Amino acid sequence: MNIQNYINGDMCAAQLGAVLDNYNPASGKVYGTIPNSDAQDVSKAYEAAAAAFPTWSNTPAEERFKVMNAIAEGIDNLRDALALAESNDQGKPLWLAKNEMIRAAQNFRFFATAAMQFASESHAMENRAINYTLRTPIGVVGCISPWNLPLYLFTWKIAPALAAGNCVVAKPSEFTPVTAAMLGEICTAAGLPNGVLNIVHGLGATVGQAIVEHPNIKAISFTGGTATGKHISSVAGPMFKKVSLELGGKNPNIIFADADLDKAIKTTVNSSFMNQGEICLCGSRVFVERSVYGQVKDALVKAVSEMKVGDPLDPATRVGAIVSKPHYEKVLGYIALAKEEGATVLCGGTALHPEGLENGYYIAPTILEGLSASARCNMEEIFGPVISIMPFDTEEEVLAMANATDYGLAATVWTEHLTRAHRVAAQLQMGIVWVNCWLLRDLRTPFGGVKSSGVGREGGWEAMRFFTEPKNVCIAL
Ligand code: TXE
Repeated sequence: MNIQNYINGDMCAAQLGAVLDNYNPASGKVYGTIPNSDAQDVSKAYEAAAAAFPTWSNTPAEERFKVMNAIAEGIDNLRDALALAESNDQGKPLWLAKNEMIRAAQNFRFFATAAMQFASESHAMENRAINYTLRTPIGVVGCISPWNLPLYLFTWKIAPALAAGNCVVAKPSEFTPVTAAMLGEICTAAGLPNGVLNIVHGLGATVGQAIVEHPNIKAISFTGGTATGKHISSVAGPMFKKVSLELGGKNPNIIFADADLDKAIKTTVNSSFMNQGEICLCGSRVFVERSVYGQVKDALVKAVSEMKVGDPLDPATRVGAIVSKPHYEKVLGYIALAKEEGATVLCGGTALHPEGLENGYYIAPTILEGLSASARCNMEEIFGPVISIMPFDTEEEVLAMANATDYGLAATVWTEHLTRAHRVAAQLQMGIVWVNCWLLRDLRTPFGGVKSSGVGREGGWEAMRFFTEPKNVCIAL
């Protein structure tokens, strides 16, 4: 499939005509091309967005609501085709891609209703004055998304930006651009006016960089690696842009002896290996209270060894292909490093070459034991099907280990002890804490991390506030 940019409602090639190969990670083969766009294409997209802004920002919320709902319906109607495209592009199991397409549609539906509900605040000063705070759209904003949950994260940014009345220049990851291109067609069919959403494909260092550097793109919403986020901050900061960064994680999953262990083990298998471990919220450090350590370890090793790895299109597959060759090599490099750091591989630990897909990028789900809490493999984000399991004796000890990395995105806590659940949740230095569950998402809640996991929050009113500028008007009485 050869995809194109979506600018001013048109599908078009990069102005210089260059293309990049697009790989299917399940087979390791090139199966299409994407435009290798540059700053000229970003500039064209910006012009289209700026021209569309006066009308879109003055379109009644009810109209925006209708168009966004029609986009959601368009995603629903194409769910199977989108899921297949996402699976081919990313390597995730097809069944998982189907679930993510439901969520992509939901993002549009959810923020369509937010457009209708968003309101100004008012602060009365006794009988001296009344303040009202108007929240106006920013103008043209940039949305840059990663390759792990391609359409789900792309829509998570674009939907609130549009709901708040902005026009958008967006860039999906060059590794997984196909469903974003399909979204362009869906938007046109749903009646989104030309130029309101523009999608430019290409490399981060050219297209992404041009979006971040553009003097008139006033806000950047980014999800991706911490190093890229740091670079984006360094460019956008001196330009006084609004920036929202959702970056990596090294999430602790803490299992106390009083937990419902069956549930904890079952969920841990998912929270460790869903989407090949390529979800920023996956738990990668599993801490288990010593009295149940052996029992939990044995059950995890058994369940994980039985996970079917291979063809993403096979309904029985639990773990598909790693997104790209460089990422596959990075994950294998961490497994080699873990061994040097003294880890014992309890299961997995190797690349796999399923029959017929020998050149695809497969890694057996891997459980490591025996790493010190401060080992690099316990500190750095691996972002693949690799977890490290460690025993602990006390709450204080596990909290210290859980908080010891530079990251602070999400934690999972398993305990039936009510006061412990509250006490531990309060002390975890994370943006998100799940107790006795994982990835249970209410789209109204603030989403994001602390420390090197990012700046700002997405979701609900947080996203609507990010994509608007408040202006306070004070009227003396
Ligand atoms: O992501 P990049 P990479 C983590 C994970 C992974 C690491 C690196 O640990 O191994 O990040 O992944 C665009 N200006 N996560 O390097 O490059 C890029 O084109 C503007 C966690 O593949 O950060 C893509 O669209 N944009 C994460 C997007 O940034 C630039 C999900 C993200 O890719 C740019 C993915 C630049 N200079 C990886 N350079 C999560 N938080 O969920 C690149 N990009």
